[in-house]
Amino acid sequence: MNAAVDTRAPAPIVQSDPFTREFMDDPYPGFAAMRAAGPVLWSPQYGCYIVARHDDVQRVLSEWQTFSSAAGVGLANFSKEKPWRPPSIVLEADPPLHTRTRTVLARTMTPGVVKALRERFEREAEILVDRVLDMGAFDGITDFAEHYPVKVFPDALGLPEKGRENLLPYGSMVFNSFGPRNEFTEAAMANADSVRGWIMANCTRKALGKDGLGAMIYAAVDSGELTEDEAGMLVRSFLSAGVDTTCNAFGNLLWCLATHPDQWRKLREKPELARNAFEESLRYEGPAQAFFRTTTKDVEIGGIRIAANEKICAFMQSANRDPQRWERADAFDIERRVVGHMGFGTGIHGCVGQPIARLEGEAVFAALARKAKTIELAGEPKRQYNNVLRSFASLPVRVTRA
Ligand code: OVV
Repeated sequence: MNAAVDTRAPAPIVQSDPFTREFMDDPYPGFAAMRAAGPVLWSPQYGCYIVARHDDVQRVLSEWQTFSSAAGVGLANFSKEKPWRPPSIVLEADPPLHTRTRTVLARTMTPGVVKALRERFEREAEILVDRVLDMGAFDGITDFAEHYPVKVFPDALGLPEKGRENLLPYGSMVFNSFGPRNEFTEAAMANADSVRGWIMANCTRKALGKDGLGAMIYAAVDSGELTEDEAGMLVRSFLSAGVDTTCNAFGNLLWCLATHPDQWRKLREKPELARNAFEESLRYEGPAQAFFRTTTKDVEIGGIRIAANEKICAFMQSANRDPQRWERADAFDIERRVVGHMGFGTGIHGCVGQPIARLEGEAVFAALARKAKTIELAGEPKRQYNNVLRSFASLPVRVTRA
């Protein structure tokens, strides 16, 4: 596209391609350049707008009437392109549908439910931490980060053990699909049919245990709030959003601690900081980089006009490092007052599973803080490339017991 005749030219053109390995290896200079260039940028390459400043990201994610989710929250505009799977009835939906489905999901995440899960989650955290302490040297991703969320959350849902190896490949498909079609989506779609087949088969009432969170969703069918098919779709949302994200968050926090000895020392001295350390890692090195919205009408952001039915990418991880919002934005500080980070998103679509994510993070990293003395990198970390998730493929770590 020729920028000189582009009617959208008032928005500065984005100078980098955020969906490449080079960008993902160190996205922060790219995010800083986006924030400096203007409140809204235009990507001729992808045909979408981008917001990267904290206040604009917050606004786009909050004003759901103007910035709709119903045409998809990735780059693809469902009013022009057929989605790769039936759209999520909570993520890729606006009120009133979203209100009805979200209400049912939120009921499975109440303080009472979290309290009932805590003991089991803490027990599994001890097992995980003891195992890596016995190993001494281990891979922070395959031996640690990928173990726990794949165990405790599916257990809580009532999902059968067999076939859980499909969960992370499915997460990779879902999250890569929010970005453009590129080498990452291509790779993620290998085995798509068998992975998707297992997921759908295990979202049914009959696949799920009688007293888990899955059964709670099906109870909403019996009370007339959902159809049987809708309940299956909401279980699919749990399996889409609830596993890969937490695994990546664990890997990222482990990396933060291994590379910030002063913060590790603070956490060891006060294991009760684990909850805030997890929260700060979601700001400093959050797994979820971006979601898109679609404009429902002509709108202005920072004086720049955007027409209806345009895609806008809200870079949450850039908002999390915006120096206009955060003091020492690029410092990892586990005692920071971290409310307002965009790691869980915000607004009506803000992460519904955050109470359980926090329970997992607190349980594992408090156990690590109590039981480990030292933690350090034992080799070069390798990045996992995904269009919208930030994480490592491999993280060699060495630990000693306290
Ligand atoms: C937040 C999120 C991410 C991915 C998938 C879904 C939700 C879903 O509802 O399927």
